[in-house]
Amino acid sequence: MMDFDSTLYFITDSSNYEKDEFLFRVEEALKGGVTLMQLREKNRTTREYIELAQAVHEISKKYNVPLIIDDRVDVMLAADAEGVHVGAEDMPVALARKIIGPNKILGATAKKVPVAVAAYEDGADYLGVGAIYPTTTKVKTVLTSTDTLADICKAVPIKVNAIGGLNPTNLHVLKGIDIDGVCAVSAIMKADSPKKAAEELKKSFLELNK
Ligand code: TZP
Ligand code: MG
Repeated sequence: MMDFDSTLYFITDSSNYEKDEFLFRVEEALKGGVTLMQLREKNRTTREYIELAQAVHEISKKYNVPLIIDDRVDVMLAADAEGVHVGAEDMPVALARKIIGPNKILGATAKKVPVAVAAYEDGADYLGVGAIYPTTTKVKTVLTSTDTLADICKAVPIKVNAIGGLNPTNLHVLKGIDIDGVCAVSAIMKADSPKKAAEELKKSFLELNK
């Protein structure tokens, strides 16, 4: 797997934006210091998902930020993105690893310690753990306690990122927990300035660990 930095993991959501506005916001976020990015599309045809992935990949490459594709191994391969993220209803982690090979980044969702350990054993490179706070971005999301987040960090040697409702003002609950980074959709995507929002979120996270 290529080396990657999950400090500020920006997950996109193109709904509610024209394509040009969406791509502009993505690039602004990258200028603000995003270190890892995910294209997350739930209501696209395969053709649309691939085309958007190719467009976003052209931008992310300029900033040397790896692009992860949510849910879809085929879209990741088609766009030659750097990785894929799978959850409980997606392709199983072991199968995804088998198909994508050793050199792509494989992420998995984990809300419980046993799921986290299994994902690690099956070949995941990082875990997204949450939702820490309630979120309107993902439907029917169960919350994960910060205790469980801490337990997961202790249980696996791979990178762990917290996700769900996170913004610069509420990261303090993560203090002292050995996470590698934070994931955010709304805090960056919907901000007046995605660049400033990314800068602020990264600063808040880095200050936690001082
Ligand atoms: N998985 C758990 S919460 C979540 C996902 C994809 C959505 C996070 O979005 P936001 O807007 O940062 O709360
Ligand atoms: Mg999924």
